[in-house]
Amino acid sequence: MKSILENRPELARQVAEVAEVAGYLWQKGWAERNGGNITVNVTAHIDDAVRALPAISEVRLIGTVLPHLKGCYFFCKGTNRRMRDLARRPMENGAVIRILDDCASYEIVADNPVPPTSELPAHLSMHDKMIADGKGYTAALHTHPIELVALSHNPAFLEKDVLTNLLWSMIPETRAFCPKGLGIVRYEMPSTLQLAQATIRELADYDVVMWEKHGVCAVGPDIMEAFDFVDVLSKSAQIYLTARSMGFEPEGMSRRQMDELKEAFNL
Ligand code: 2HA
Ligand code: ZN
Repeated sequence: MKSILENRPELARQVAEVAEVAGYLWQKGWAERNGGNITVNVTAHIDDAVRALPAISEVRLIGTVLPHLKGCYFFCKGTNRRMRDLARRPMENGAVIRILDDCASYEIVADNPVPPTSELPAHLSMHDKMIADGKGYTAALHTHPIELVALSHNPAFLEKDVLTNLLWSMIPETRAFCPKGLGIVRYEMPSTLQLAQATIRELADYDVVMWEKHGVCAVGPDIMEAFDFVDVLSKSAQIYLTARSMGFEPEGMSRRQMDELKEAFNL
């Protein structure tokens, strides 16, 4: 069978970048079993031949109506698939889906009928919001970073911007490269519409949100940048926990040092 990626170098590059990030997630220990998911809006790389492709699945409901997604195409990790397998064989562990004109349902178009991620309502809601915002963001990532999730088990860290300020103060780069900080979504059942809706609310102010006692979600211009947002926050969490495990509370950068940074980087 011919792959949809054949003779479509830009689409192939997007999928290769997803595979690369999937490998990083596995190496970092953030992706046990089927944990985490990735979706990328690839509509800009879709031509008339793909638009004419017949569906290779039945039509399925998203569970919500997302008006900005009409006719969009997404590469999605498959539900119950492993990140480490997505890294090696992306088109066997993920698929391209098409959103139908009702903005409420989708069908799989290529290469294999791999049903998309269980967190599809959250992912597609994030994409709908990204299109509405018009910043050119195309990628959504959900993953289970160990230290960040551990921090979410302390209720004091779930108050607005407490973790953001703590993580920013651990190393200058974190504020520079995750300038909006970390939003907080209180615990909700995985894969639910409630989780999707709470995520969207937080995305109004943040590019990365914590799902309490579960993981994080990040959006970005592309999947590599979404990963980088999480990676810098995770680095700060590791520094914090390393200091704590040495037996002391880390001092953190001072307010003045943080303000200086804000000015220098125009944050
Ligand atoms: O896809 O991480 O939240 C597996 C998950 C669900
Ligand atoms: Zn998860």
